[in-house]
Amino acid sequence: SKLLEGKHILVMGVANDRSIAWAIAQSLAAQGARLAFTYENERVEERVRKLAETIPGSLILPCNVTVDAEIDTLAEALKEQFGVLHGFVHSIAFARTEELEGLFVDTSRDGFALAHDISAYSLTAVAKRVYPLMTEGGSIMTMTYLGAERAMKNYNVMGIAKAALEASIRYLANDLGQFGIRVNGISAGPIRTLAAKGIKDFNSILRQVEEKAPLRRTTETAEVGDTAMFLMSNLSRGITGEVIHVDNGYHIIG
Ligand code: 0WD
Repeated sequence: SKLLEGKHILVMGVANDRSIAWAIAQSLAAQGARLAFTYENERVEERVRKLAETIPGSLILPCNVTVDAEIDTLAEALKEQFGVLHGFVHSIAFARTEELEGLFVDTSRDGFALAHDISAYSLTAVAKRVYPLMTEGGSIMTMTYLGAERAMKNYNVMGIAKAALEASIRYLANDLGQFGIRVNGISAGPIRTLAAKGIKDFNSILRQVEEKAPLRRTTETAEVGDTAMFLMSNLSRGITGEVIHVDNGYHIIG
């Protein structure tokens, strides 16, 4: 039998078929989960809709995470259409490209605020509105990167935002544990997606990983998808407040 049969899971952050969130959706759907996808605005609606429609029974709802009212509306729609929610996958981040090159010390006040709003606060903003729907317990997860732990070239303000995101995982896990809700993160190795296009010298980062990661290869989205499936499932019931590295071991090398 399937591991996520009867589970309702919200998936935020599908931009196209290379998105990590899309690979996660595939892994969740393969285990029988029913999914709700969100799209940021009308510009991407058609693309997300086309993808979502390949997974029968999926909901497709608008939500720009910088707007509280849109998150309120999302939570109301989920309550109406799903009743109970069991999972929330957060796979959203943004920083201006000019903040993703050169020196971190040059980061602007509004660039810092924007990166933190979309990449870190949005996890909490959505969690606070959807955890009341998780009346049977639940699992929340987000996507992070090694740049939260180390000062990495060009990652700059996004590294600071990911550090805030990882701390948010721990605080949310501590708050929501009493309701049987777990909160975790996946720290993925670099993957060529739309978001990665914004990062300077991404090719050389990928080359480094191929040469130095213990498993001598770069991360595939399906590897992240399967770990996400594990985190959404009962198999991970003893794990909360954790960040799991899905990076072919790259983070352990010196
Ligand atoms: O190497 C990588 N690609 C890694 C990505 C390594 C480790 C972690 N990650 C993280 C990213 O930081 C992000 O948190 O994984 C998450 C997903 O990123 P992705 O799959 O690499 O990138 P992408 O396919 O671009 O999805 C991110 C999406 C946005 O796409 P665009 O490119 O259109 O900004 O986040 C969404 C949007 O769909 N997003 C928003 N959604 C709602 N409201 C907003 C917003 N304001 N801003 C961005």
